[in-house]
Amino acid sequence: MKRILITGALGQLGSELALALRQRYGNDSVILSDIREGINRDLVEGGPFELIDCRSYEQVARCITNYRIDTIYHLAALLSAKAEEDPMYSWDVNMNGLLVMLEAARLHRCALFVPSSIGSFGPETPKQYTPQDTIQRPTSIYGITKSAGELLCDYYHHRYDVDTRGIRFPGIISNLTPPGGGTTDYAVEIFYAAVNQGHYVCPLSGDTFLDMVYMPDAVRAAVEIMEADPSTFRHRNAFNITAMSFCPEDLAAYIRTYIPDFEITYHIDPVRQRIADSWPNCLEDYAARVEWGWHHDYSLEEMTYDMIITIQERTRRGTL
Ligand code: AKB
Repeated sequence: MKRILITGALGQLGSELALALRQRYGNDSVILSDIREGINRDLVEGGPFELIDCRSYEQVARCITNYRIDTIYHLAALLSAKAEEDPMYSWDVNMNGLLVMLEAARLHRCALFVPSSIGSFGPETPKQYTPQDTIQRPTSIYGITKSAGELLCDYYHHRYDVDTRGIRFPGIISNLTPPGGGTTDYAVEIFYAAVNQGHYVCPLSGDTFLDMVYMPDAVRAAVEIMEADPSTFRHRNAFNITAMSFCPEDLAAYIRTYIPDFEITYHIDPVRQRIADSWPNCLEDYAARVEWGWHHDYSLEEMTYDMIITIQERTRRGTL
């Protein structure tokens, strides 16, 4: 029987991945953990939940032993804009947390999923159709932890045969748990603002292109890469994936198909803008498609429609 531990399980990706994994493997087989209990009682009470600081080897090892964990999704990390507020703390959480999980995976023979990001690239990276293997040299502290993390995960695989696997996620668009502190957060906030206020003040300039993926595709990717037969892998840490690339102006135009009076204005956040300008405009994700069958189901049109009707429906029901 599979036994899975998720760190950062109450975050944007964790909370939806947790639901998908519980549905697939059973509630008792998926152990959620986070540094605090948060507000989502359904998640915390729907199956095993542990308060864990991922930087504590003792806490992590105790949980792995108690629940006989064989697979870890290590999602606990600070996102790009938030990380700039306190680079040393961000390094501590993102790198020392990762090192603890790698050691725990090595000593307890667990498979380990670690998300990387388009943030692992930098201004010298080719911006259009960014290849899987290319120059990285990120300039944000988040990106530095992500590219160092990719190397460390590959190191543990080659040196100790730990089954590490990872994905370079673009911005993830979702409507269950809001993201916190990312550069791509605007692409989630804009939908809530469009439905509820008809107006959004965007922190990135209208022509800033970034890759994005809709949450159902992101969750499926995280499940499928861990279930894939690794004999077809040429890469491990981490695979480019993408589903769409757009700028705020494009997204606003798509939203206007459903909310014609929607208005977008701009108040640039220099921290987020600098980060976004250092990231690719659009990735090439051929390796993920060939090596483990990645594909996306949601295009920009389909995602926009689904976000708007879901948020409208939840606003009507008062469950937002
Ligand atoms: C962020 O904006 O920091 C994240 C990411 C792309 O890694 N959403």
